[in-house]
Amino acid sequence: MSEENTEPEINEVAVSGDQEYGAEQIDKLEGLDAVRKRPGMYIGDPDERGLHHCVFEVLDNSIDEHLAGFCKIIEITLNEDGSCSVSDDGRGIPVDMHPKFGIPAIELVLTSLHAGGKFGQGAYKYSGGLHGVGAKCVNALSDWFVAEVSRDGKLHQIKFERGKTTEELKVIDQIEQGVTGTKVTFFPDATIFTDTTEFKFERLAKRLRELAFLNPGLTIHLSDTREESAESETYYYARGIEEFVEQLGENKQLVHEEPVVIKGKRKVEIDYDGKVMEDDVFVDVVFQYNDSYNDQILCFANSIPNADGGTHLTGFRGSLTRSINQYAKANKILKDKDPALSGDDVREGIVCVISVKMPNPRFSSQTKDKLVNAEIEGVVGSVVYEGLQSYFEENPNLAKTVIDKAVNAARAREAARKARETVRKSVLSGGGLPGKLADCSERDPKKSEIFIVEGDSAGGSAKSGRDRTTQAILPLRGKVINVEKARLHRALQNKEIQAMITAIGAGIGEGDQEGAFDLEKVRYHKVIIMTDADVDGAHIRTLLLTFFCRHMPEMVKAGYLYIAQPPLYKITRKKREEYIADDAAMNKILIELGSDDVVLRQPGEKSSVDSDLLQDVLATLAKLQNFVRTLEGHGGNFKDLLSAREGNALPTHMIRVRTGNEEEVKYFRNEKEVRAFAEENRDLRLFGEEITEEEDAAFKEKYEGKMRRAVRRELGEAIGISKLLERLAEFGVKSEPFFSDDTPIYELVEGEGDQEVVTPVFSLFEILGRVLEIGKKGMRIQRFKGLGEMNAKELYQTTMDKETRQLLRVQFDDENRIEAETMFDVLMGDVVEPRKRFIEDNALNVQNLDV
Ligand code: 0RA
Repeated sequence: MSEENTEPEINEVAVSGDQEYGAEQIDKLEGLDAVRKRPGMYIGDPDERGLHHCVFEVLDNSIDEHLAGFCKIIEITLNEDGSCSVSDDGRGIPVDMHPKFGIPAIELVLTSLHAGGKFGQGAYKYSGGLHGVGAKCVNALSDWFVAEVSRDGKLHQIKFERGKTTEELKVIDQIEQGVTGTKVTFFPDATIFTDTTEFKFERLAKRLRELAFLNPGLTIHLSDTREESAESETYYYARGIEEFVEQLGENKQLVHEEPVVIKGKRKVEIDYDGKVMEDDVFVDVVFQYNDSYNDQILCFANSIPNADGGTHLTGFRGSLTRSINQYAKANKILKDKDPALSGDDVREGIVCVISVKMPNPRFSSQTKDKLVNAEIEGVVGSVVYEGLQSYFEENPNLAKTVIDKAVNAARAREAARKARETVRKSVLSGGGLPGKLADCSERDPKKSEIFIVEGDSAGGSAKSGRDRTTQAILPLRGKVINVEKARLHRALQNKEIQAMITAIGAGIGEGDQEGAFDLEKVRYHKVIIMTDADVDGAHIRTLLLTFFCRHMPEMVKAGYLYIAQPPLYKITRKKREEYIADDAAMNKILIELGSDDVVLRQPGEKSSVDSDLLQDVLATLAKLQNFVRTLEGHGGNFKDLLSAREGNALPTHMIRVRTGNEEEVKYFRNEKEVRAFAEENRDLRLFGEEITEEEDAAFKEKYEGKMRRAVRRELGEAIGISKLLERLAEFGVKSEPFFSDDTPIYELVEGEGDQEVVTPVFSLFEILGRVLEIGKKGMRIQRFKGLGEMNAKELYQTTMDKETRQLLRVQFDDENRIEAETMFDVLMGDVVEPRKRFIEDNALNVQNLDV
């Protein structure tokens, strides 16, 4: 980590309590050229992250306006022309003339680096941004930038290009008195953001949702109006981080129902560059325990995530341990002679969000990963200690549950320590390398790689095909233990895990005791997981990913972990061999080949569909077919789904109701409709409804005692289907001719003249199927069920050869931390239903972790 507070010199001198906007606060002016010269100083690297950071900088001003109590709704729009708008219903940036500089306040505020007065102080001291320089920087880094302010019954507008005013402030419309707000629209400068200027919905959505959790009562609306991707989301959380914790725990087995909520504030003395002032610090902490063995604690200071924690985290941890020990001793749950519970013990299975709002936060680096204000440790510590003591007094059952859990954790930890001793003695230090390992001769870790291969036969092929100097092979024989459901000491007894730890050679476990994991000692800088392309292979891969992410996170973060990508097919055509990665690639080839040999036309017509268009349509249909298969795997029916749609919107929810032997499927357009249906059919207990005996009797009578059961499901695939239908419509293919029961919708023509064969088709998918068949003519297709089916040479050429292979690097960093956690929960946890859905929906791919 870098040294303390290396923030660029942009912290303005803040004058607490003063909410007036005055000349005295603007002492020097500086243009925005500095920002264009060194954008990195202000927004970090001008890559995709930096691009999105611009949106957040502009947004911060609106959030400040919310924190000041004047703004309830913020809208972020990705516009069709590629620009982004952020609008709020706050007071509007002041538009009056600045007395000293003779230009409108808004222009000053958006163009001169050190002007700003208002931002970063007064009501704004709890903001997370660059103290108001954010919007100016974005202005400087934008091809164009427009600010519109609604105030005093008028709509004002001012325009800039690359930070320079191009159209002075003017009134462009009269509006209703009392309507106020600010709207900023900007188009990022492609000469600065050379990687990309395309905003990603998901990237924004993730942070906006987080901001909505951290700012309860604020509505954040995100909409994407760009052609390919129209979608929108609204975030609003009345209970703030309490709902955040509930969502984080959604796929876990909870050990108590209600999250523990602790709030408080303390006065502290804040040093504003020599001027000491008393100010409030607000502390919000919510936590809830689940039955897993990991902890997940997310920390925020002024809504900024601090991945490496800092003084707020230290304060919380200390107090949690102290309060639990204190309560346990005082209530004789722990005897005096018992050893105290450790921090690790009391944190086992906790999900927690800590949010502090404070003036003048300081961070250890520009990425703000760690909060360093020393006074915060005591503040959080005291709020949490006090809050917890009274919470425990009022909820003795909860206290007992939490303490029993920690006592169990302490026992297991002691067992793990002993197990580690023995394991370390036998395998980790003395035993040398595992017998199954075929090591490489290279000793430089940077040049060495290890393939962790599922199964002996594949291991055999890999061993004989490999490049012995740089490629080591470790075949795994037995099942890898699921570390998500076992504590470390159990995992360490697993032979396969022992073999991996030994081969990698860098130890295991946290801390600095002997044998703990040490990144420096890793023997290969590429650790490559190579498993079969089937569901079992995917399962083993997930188990391995889980193990590495949980127990060697440093190695994963260092970027050493990879996934090999063996091909799924081999095709042979006229002596030419080709390996095909997956079904999508296979379809692409078959469509290309097949559509060359056919002509599609409307029945009875001469003119045919253009062959390029046909290819596009078929490629879209192939994607659509995947969604339809998922849908039908869930018991849905594409035809019914289509007929239940309104306009272009497909139903997004489905309920299958079984009454006796009969099944009925119902479709709904939103959650509200589902709830209404659930209310009318309370006997189905769709939301766990409690029903009275009379109700039960009434239902029994109505359905003649037949068993009634129902499953409800959210149709994620409906969104994909809608989009693809839209694309088909652009190609001129309406969804009406998808199916026809009696008259053919198209004709497929193969061959010419006398040889012509005309086949009538009744559904679009039939065309796809037919073309795929034609594409396969004269081709031999071999589908590899496992790595073992490839011979050594094939395996090497397709999957291991450094020149031609394609590896996926596993990314496990702070940006995708929450998703990765959720994926572990879903795939490896105990809650069955979400796992089934996840596996079905994703066919077990590792999208969330891949690059
Ligand atoms: C300074 C003073 C006032 C409002 C704002 C700035 C303000 C800035 C932004 C930026 C985005 N949205 C914003 N909303 C408000 C208050 C002026 C007054 O007293 O009315």
